[in-house]
Amino acid sequence: MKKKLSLTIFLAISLLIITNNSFGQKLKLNDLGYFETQGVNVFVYSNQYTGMFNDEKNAGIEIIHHGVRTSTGGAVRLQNTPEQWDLVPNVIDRKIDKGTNTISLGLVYKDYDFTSKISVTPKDNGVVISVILDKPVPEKLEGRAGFNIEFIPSSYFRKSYLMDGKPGAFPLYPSSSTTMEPLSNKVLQYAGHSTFDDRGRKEFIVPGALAKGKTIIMAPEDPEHLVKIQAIDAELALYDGRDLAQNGWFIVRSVLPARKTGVVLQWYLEPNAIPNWKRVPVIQFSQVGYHPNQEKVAVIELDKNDTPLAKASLYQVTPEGKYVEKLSGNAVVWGKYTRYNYLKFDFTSVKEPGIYFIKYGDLSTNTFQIGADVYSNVWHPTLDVYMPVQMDHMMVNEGYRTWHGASYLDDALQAPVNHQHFDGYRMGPTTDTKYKDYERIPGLAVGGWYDAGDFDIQTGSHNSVLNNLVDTWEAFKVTRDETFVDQANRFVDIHRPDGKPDVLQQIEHGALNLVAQIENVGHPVRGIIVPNLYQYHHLGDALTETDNLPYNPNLKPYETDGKSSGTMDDRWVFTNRSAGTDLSTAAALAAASRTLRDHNKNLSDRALAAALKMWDENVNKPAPAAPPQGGGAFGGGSSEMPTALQLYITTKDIKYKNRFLELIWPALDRSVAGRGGILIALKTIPFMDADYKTKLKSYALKYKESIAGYEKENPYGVPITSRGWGGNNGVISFAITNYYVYKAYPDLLSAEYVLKGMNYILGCHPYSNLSFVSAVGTRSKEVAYGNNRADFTFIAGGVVPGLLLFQPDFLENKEDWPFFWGENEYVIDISTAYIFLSNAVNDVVKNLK
Ligand SMILES: [Ca+2]
Ligand SMILES: [Ca+2]
Ligand SMILES: [Ca+2]
Repeated sequence: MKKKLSLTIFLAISLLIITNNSFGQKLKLNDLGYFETQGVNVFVYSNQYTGMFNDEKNAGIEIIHHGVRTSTGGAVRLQNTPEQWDLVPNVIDRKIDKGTNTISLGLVYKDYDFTSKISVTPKDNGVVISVILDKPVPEKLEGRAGFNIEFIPSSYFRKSYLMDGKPGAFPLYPSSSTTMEPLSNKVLQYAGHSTFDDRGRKEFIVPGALAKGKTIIMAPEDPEHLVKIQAIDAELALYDGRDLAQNGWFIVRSVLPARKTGVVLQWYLEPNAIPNWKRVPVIQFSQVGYHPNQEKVAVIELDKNDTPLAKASLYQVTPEGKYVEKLSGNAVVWGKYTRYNYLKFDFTSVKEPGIYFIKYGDLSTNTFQIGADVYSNVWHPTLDVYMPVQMDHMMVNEGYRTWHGASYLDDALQAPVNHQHFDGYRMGPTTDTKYKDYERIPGLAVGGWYDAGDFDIQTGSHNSVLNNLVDTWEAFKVTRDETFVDQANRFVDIHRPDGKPDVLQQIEHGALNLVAQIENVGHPVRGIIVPNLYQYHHLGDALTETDNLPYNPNLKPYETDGKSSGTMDDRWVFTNRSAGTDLSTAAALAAASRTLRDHNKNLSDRALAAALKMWDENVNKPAPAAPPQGGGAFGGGSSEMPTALQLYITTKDIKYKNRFLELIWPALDRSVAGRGGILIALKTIPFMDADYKTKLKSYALKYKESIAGYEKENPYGVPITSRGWGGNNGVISFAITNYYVYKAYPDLLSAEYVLKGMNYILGCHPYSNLSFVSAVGTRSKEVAYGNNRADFTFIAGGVVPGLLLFQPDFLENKEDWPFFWGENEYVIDISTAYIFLSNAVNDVVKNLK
């Protein structure tokens, strides 16, 4: 929506706005607990770090500037440019005082026994931020503790700043000067880990300032992004966090004075507010388009100060390139959701195949299609490109490009006991295996996928992927073949058929790793991940995250004999055992075993043997004395019900069926929701008798009642959830569950309940209208958190988590910044669930009248 103006006119208008602005803005503390004026919100710890991943760039003092969150992390910090795993303070005593118009809170660094207070209160056209100390900065932190605030680089690229009137340009790429300091000066990082590979030199990097002064004006040329910061009796410095980490931001900072108490620092912060600013409406629709016979409803998202228009229109683009209005319809007020008002525009009546766009006032959308086959290819990029790119232990090629080499051939070592790791892994007092700490576990350099934007093997998400792919194979017989897979030579070629269905080859690839876990470890593991934090944040070819040579303790670090290496970089196996992971892996392998029978008989047999072993070792055994270590596996589930079901379908042994039937009805009586609820019960219908289906219908009705509320909760009618991670997975499983209900009881739920979930994923969702599946739809996620995110690009077919809720009322999915995993990180289980949903959608649209 950026207008193209000549520079002169642009600057003239900008100056006018800035001059006119001085009476417009007065920030007020609103009922939601943040400072607000039209165009500017200042959040003061409305959001806090969740702890699991430390600095997620989503907490502290934050600015939502003309509808975009541009600033975060305002807090007392201990470095010039804190990284993700640098310490974050805990918040105590947050108080919102309407009487004095002030938000105040305490911040504690427990490791340093360092407490500070912050208060924020409006003044003139901005706020005053004060840092108050009861006790001076601890000696160890003198010159290190400071007040920082961070600005997202993508909002300031191609723009300028003035520091005390001296001009500078925000760098597109980091190249400021840095210095080295001895390790003894370094402030602690998460759990004693280090993000920096100092190659044994006991030193660390300190980024230097881009500019220093008393007053900084950020982006004076751009009223949308202009921010003024004045330090009162202190020096300001501007830093570029990307010197240390690609996900770093621009940071403005003042060091706290040593040996002082009371109000030790004050800043005046003034984000410019454009008078009477209103956010441009966002017209939301499926970027893939619509089947002629489905409901077609666009949602229009409006600023709360915007006046709704009565009408919207649908235009068709003719072969001559002309635009013809096909329908002018009412823009019906839906109401308020989060911070915006919503309208709905229904153009269901237009059924003629063609190219269309929506017009609302002066705004026109990009084009989309109406056609009987709009969904037919929507899952191809996910199966053809995204899943092959995620394949571990293989070289993956596509045309002229090699995505990565054959990685982690040095897998893997037993993780040591009593160890706090990162990314949610830890080991308790036992290995749960026959292996000693750091001992090599053989046979693991095979199969598996990079779990997400990082490169670890997560057993739980592998189970989900196998379930999704087996379901896809069995329900839809998807024989698409666009991938060449040569396991013997560890080579994968994209867009190259090899006569074998890709779904089976992917099932094989996942089963290879899970079977290897059970055969070599004795049971499935929590996961397999690099030992060092300075390896974990790897961006680049996964082949180079380790040296691919097995660790040899007889060599010195960085020394190699050509066959082994003295560098301890081989991945560690977190061998925590839990009944939940044992059984959910057994379920996935029992299912995989069926599909692999004709494709890879040997692996099929081993998968079934592994599944039966896990069943025998877990079922009817006393519960373990201690709860499972390591926080359990992601997506693991803990029920024996799916295992009983899969073993029954695969072996036809009636004892498993009986066990399933013993478990399913009490489970449904407890709840129809969740993994052990209506979804598994519905999937089971083909394997049970007619009475089962009759009895199940009352539970399906209960499920239908349970989802009725979504239509009132939000204008999209789907479950929008967000707890540190976007909720697209939930929307996809909602749509898949609805598909099974529709197939079994078409009188209960219509096909539209499947399609509305799909349309949400494909662009009809809050904040923007981009398809959440990269390269699917006219406009889609082109800047996402794949393992190539440092290049601000995408992996075709990857599905992102979607919208993250910033409390109290701001949903966000950024498209110019790839480093928010909660918004933009492709994950293998979501992506394969999307493959199933796409095929389900193609199945239901066939019957639409
Ligand atoms: Ca991971
Ligand atoms: Ca193939
Ligand atoms: Ca190695």
